[in-house]
Amino acid sequence: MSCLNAKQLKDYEDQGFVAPIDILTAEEVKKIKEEIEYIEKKWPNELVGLGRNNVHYISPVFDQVCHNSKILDAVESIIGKDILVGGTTLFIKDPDRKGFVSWHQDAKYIGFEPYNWVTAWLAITDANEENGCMRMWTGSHKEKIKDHKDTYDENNLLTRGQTVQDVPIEKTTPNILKAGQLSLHHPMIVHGSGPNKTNQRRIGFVIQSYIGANVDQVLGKIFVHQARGKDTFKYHEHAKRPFELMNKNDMIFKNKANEELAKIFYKDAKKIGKY
Ligand SMILES: O=C(O)CCC(=O)C(=O)O
Repeated sequence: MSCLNAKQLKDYEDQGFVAPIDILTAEEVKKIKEEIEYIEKKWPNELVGLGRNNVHYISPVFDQVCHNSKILDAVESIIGKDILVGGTTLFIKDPDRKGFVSWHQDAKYIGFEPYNWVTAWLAITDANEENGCMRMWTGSHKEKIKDHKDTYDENNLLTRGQTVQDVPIEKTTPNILKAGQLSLHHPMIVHGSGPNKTNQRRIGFVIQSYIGANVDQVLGKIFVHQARGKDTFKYHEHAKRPFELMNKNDMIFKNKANEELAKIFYKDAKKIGKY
């Protein structure tokens, strides 16, 4: 099954991303937002810092998003039918905070090779220019991996504040999404996002990334879930799927997976940031 049409596939090929793709109903998005708010209220330390990663290991609601058939149909159009969930991240920008994401290419530090993978950004709230949606440097995925400067800026939501310098703003496009819509972006596209200047939260749940079964992790260890097809390559350890929210063993597992992830993100870094 493959659901992106010819125009959407061409957009992905030419621009390095495709958006918007309608995925969730208002009711479904509301349930996810409530899940975040419930976790934050009951376990205030769970989704902060490194803990914003891999919430799909401790929440069946997020686990089900990763296995959503509409998302997988779109992803299959790009990476083929053998699909693994390689990790997830919540990118939350609270109102009137300075948090931003510097210009970067996901492929630079993520360690997935070959590049048969795609990052899926699901809007849990609307994402627009006022609240700091992503901006994509259209066509930059056709160039090489660029130099990134590690800035460790305290307001940068990336691990080490990795930044591509001298991005031509006139070649960038805002990736505007309504809550429930998805964008898919290429491993090599340069992208970033500005601060949230509104009085509402901006939330993106990012499957980072969906990887083809032929994709290895060359910088460290990850755990995967089989989302579709078969894992004939068996590069990665398969994780259990959660059956209840915040099961004790799942929480321990999430922490272990995130410690492994931090080793990947901070490989050869001069210092450790807060994520
Ligand atoms: O949520 C954001 O503003 C940035 C997310 C991002 O860089 C990514 O999903 O690759």
